[in-house]
Amino acid sequence: MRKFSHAIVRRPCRALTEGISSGLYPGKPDYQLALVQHDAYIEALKKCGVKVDILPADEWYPDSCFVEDPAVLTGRCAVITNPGAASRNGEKDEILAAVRKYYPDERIERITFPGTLEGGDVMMAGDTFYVGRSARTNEEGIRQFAEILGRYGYQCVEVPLEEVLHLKTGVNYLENNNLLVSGEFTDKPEFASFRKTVIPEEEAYAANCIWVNDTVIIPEGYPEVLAAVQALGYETITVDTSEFRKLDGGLSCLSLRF
Ligand code: CIR
Repeated sequence: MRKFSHAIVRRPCRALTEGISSGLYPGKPDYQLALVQHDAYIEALKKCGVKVDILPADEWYPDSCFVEDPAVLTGRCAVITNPGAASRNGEKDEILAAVRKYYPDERIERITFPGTLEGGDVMMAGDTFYVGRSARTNEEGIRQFAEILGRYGYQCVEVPLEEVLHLKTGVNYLENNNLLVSGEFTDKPEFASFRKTVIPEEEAYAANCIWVNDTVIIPEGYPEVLAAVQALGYETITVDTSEFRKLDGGLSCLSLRF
């Protein structure tokens, strides 16, 4: 199934080394290696049949290559978010021009203060959007988001998070009712109706895979997840994300797919 025709990415900036990190994966990113890995990521997206818009590096915002967070792009509207991380909030203004290329102004919505929301907390499954209530996405942000989605005929389901940064840090939808789940998401009632593949704790980072037109892109170095996704019948591509992982960034964070 070809669901996505486009993707937007932003090149990592030199200030990437100053990006936000929980310290879960120690070390500072190597900028040159991050560029090489980003090139491979773009190639993987292209292999999945999407046209990739590559935005230039933005040195004002160390985490700006994680373009998933300042916008949510759907089949019916775009939502410019209001990132809860102070050092990232201005990224919402930087992504707007790229979104305007594909969505008319009347279909570009906004999350506004005191609401905050980051795209990493939003997981789309058909016409239902699961939204993590996290340190970055608050109750008011979810209320605004649900109201916007309702106007476009979508549903919104809130999922409280306790342990991870973003919802999609720990749970990702691979279409066909298949869900990758790890840690705190394994038994959440909100996901009871999915066919779940439980990710072992030592490979938890690889819960963040992305489905792109029937191929699943998987971070390199996670053999159990790779085997499990292949056993589900998907084509797979692996991409090394070691430098982004040091900033808690995964495959989904690095693009907007629509
Ligand atoms: C941050 O803490 O905001 C970045 N260092 C990582 C963002 C990862 N984005 C995502 O999960 N969608």
